[in-house]
Amino acid sequence: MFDVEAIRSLFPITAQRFPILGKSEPEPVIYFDHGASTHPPQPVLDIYVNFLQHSYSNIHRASHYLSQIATEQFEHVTTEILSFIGGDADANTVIKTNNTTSALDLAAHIMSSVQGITLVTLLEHHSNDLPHRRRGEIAHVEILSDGTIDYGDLELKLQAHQVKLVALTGASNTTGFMPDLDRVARLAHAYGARILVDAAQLLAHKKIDVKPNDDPAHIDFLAAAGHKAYAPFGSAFLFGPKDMCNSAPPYIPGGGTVVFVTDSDALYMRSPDRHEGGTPNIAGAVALAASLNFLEGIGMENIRAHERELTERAIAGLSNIDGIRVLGHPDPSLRLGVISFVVEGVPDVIVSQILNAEAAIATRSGCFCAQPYIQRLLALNADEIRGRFLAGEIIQPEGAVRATIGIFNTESEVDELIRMAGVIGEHGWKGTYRMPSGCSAFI
Ligand code: ALA
Repeated sequence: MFDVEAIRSLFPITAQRFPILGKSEPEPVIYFDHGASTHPPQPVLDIYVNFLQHSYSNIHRASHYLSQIATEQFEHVTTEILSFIGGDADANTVIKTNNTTSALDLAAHIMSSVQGITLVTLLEHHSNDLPHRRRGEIAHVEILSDGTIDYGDLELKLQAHQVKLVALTGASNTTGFMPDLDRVARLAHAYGARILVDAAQLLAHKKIDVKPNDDPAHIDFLAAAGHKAYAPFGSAFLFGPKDMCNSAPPYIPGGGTVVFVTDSDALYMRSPDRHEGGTPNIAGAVALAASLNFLEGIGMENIRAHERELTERAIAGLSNIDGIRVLGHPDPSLRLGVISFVVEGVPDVIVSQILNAEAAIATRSGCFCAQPYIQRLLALNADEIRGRFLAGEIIQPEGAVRATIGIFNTESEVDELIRMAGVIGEHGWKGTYRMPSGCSAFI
């Protein structure tokens, strides 16, 4: 059974208190910024600190005890990741990186020698768009007015171009919308393309199954990071096909990537070492494995059920408030607990400041590194904004407020968010708030 209070007690951050305007005593933080970064629970922290205290050593480079232990723990991370996402170890490799951005960039690098264009959906975080633009031709897959993917446009573009890769998010970091990955993978494969999934938001919130390599719904590449899955910062990975990863040029040639070097030549190792130039974040990777193990212990289905319930409650409560619009498709079965909303007449950055100062509610505001998506959801004039930036104006383009739900959030926290959003909707806040210095808003 999912016991949220028992889970909360494992997260030291839930005891953190902050001052609240008008109250004499600090109040516990209400953390709704899991979409940016999650906090490690004590069992993950224990494994992390234990590694730093008792096993800290470099890997693959020495025969002493500590190096043997560290190497073994680092290698085990791959086994844990493959088991968590259902990947086949014979046909695939797991390359450790520092964050999802570098994992996605590595996927673009591995695909760069393949002929064809990359299709990128308009839902994407910049990190699953800009690396592909830099590596060759791309085309964007349109979205519908409810913020979901236009599958018809995807198919038309697969027909119209020679597509090598379809790059899409597993769950949007702006609306939480989860594309039908089975459908996209089948479509992409039917047209000879591969699929790359940015699972940064998805990993810790819903069961992922990359499926066997010969399944038409197989996910070819998948990128994700520990700092959004209850591990500390600095550890991430790219899952991908062994053959392609072995034949691509090394991502960062250097220490740990070579078999033999002469004055004029270098023979490189196979993947993953081939692409893991320099000392990796060994302790971070060990903690990432621990966090996946922690999540499995609770059960991904239980986590999804709990977070879905809270998401439904939050969307219903916020949507009921006059002047508040929740972005994206309202159906909670189509989305994770990523809830972005706008309050009529109040800039997003001010809403976020009020939530923080008057209720210790942690949210994020802005465009969430997904500006083309936000531009469509809010019907912004991108050309006008671009022109004003180019003219040297210091502006804060309109965005949204984002509350993201995680494993330890409760119904009463969601209710407090709804209550405070209502206060803001009625302009009933207590303090004085300002736009960041020199900025004017587009409202
Ligand atoms: N990519 C992270 C987010 O969506 C930082 O907030």
